[in-house]
Amino acid sequence: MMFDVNCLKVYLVGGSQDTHHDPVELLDKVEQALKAGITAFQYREKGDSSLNAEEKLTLGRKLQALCKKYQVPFIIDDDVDLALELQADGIHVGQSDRAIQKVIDQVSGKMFIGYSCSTLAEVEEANELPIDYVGSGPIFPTLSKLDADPVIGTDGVQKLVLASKNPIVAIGGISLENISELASSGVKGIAVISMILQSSDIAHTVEVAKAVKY
Ligand code: TZP
Ligand code: MG
Repeated sequence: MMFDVNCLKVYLVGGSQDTHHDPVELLDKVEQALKAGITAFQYREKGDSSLNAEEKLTLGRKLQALCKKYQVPFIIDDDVDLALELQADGIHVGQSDRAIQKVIDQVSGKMFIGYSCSTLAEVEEANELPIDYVGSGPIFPTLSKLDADPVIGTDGVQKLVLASKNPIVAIGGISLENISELASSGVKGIAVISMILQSSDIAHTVEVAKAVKY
């Protein structure tokens, strides 16, 4: 699937660590979110008790099949080998994951590339790279990423938008309470873990997120 900027609108990120280490719960919630109209899904398996390579491959295949069913891009966080093996639609790379240039060399022409940037210098570096979108944040404090960069706020992300040649998706601590603060910020959408995976009404949550005008 080619990169389409509209896929950044309501972008769900998650792994088994976000659903009590229960892959079945993750699959169920991702399908609810797909049914409700999320525009992209990133499989991000992280942390001490995350799955091993074989388990990731098995769960990755199932998540990818769901994304195919709903024709939504399936993106892998960080793990280039897994992304290549699954022939994912995209790969997302953080500043500290591995050298971005190496990832570009490995996946070039095979899938689209997202890159995390939280400072002006990082956005300017990204401007010179053949990547497809930038993930910027954390916008608000988050409990979902222990090693998250300092919070940049909505003003911070607006500054990054002005400096970026690439479309930006906002991430970090976004909830139904604060999502409207990102309207008119220039971002192309929001990427979330807990807003959707901890929602008691995923269909409603996705509907509200989809109604925000950026
Ligand atoms: N990268 C920056 S913040 C974050 C990631 C993966 C976590 C986002 O999770 P939540 O629950 O939407 O704050
Ligand atoms: Mg990462």
